[in-house]
Amino acid sequence: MTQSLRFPPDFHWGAATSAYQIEGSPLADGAGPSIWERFAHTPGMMANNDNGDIACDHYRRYKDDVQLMRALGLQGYRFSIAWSRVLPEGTGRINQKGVDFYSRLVDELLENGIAPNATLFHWDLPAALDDRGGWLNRDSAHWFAEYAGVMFKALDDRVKLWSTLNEPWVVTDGGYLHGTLAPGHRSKYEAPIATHNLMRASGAGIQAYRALGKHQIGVVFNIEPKYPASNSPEDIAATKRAHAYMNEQFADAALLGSYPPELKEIFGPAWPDFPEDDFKLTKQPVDFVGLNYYTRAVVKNNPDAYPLKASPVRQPNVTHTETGWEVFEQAFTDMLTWFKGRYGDIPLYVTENGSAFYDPPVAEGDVVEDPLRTSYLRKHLKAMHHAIELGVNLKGYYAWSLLDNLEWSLGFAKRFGLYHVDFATQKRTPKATAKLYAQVIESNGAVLDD
Ligand code: GBH
Repeated sequence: MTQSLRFPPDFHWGAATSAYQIEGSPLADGAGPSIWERFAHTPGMMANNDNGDIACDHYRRYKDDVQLMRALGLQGYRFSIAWSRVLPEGTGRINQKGVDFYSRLVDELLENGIAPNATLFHWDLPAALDDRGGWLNRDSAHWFAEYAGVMFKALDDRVKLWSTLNEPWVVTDGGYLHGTLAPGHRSKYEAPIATHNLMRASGAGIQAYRALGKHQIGVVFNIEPKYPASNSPEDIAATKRAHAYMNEQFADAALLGSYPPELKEIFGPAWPDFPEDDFKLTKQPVDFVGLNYYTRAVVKNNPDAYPLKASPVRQPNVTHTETGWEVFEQAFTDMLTWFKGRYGDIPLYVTENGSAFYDPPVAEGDVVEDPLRTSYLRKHLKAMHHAIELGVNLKGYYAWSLLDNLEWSLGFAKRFGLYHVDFATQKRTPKATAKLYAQVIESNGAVLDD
């Protein structure tokens, strides 16, 4: 079968990063500490004792990094803003130097023909707000709206795509339920409250945008399709729980104004009855939704697994990435069609997709050969094209990530970059995947034809 893999003419091609993962200089120019700054300096929390003190030194090298984007032919760049650079105490006093950094970045992008796409919160809550209860405090929705308003006033004249939160699921699951990510709490009583306040905050940010902004705002979710390990009723029920917990918990609050009933089953008495009025705030109309896709999960019933009573089953004889995630591109198509089916025909962006694989050492002036990552990209772009053929209203794609960076508590060893970064010298080297991606952008997908 010959089939053209051209994407729609106005399809938007980009790459993504996040502040704490690439910027370094977390306390420069009057910034306050974030919960990630604290967590990364807490002994035992980070692989290899890595931290974001330097990371990719992007805070100082952003102009060079924009040239790397330009070499790829990127049309868009998705970055996040560190809240505690802008408001060192989280609320109140504005640190103009922090605002100025993002303003300079936006200008540099525009001068190079790259559209900025700003995410307001990619997990790095100001530490001062954590001291006031963080996402467990109902005031967090107001704190977030205040911060969002500062950024809308500063950048909406130039930034046309905004997101409130990146992957609130990760914050609740890693930060409040299992304690593997900042702020490191482990409580099934806290997790539902964090979820709810995150989604109230997202809604309050969107409300602020309607008053102050002129372009588009949405929210970004991580979706991981769940498939049952067998046809047993127990495995099928476990799969439904896992799916509701990861894929519906946040999107339902934002787009349906409710939570899926499975959450009560999972959390029991720890799942509170939230005030009905709150859902007016969580369900603010969005202009688009951003979806991040990496992998799927095959799920079995497991009474010992806290609190889901469900566990993933590792599949034999298939490729797994260095983070242990199965390469399974069909689920990318399934995710996009499922999302449209459940939530309606909302314009979508793929705001992250990528893979960590081992990279060979870089020889001088070379390209890093990364065939497994290249294969992952090809397969996933084809699966995404298939979803468009099936009628999904997909506007664009952002590769994760522009650069190898700090993979949170897994440290620098897990490399997702289109560009290899030598963290000792900060030298960037393109990987073969970067070369393929540049050709994809140039040909709008035609180069993917077999
Ligand atoms: C994203 O999160 C983040 O937005 C980004 O900052 C990060 O660097 C990037 O992805 C790469 O990790 O262990 O098989 O059960 C990723 C969200 C949620 C994807 C959990 C993998 C677990 C799969 N992740 N999921 S498994």
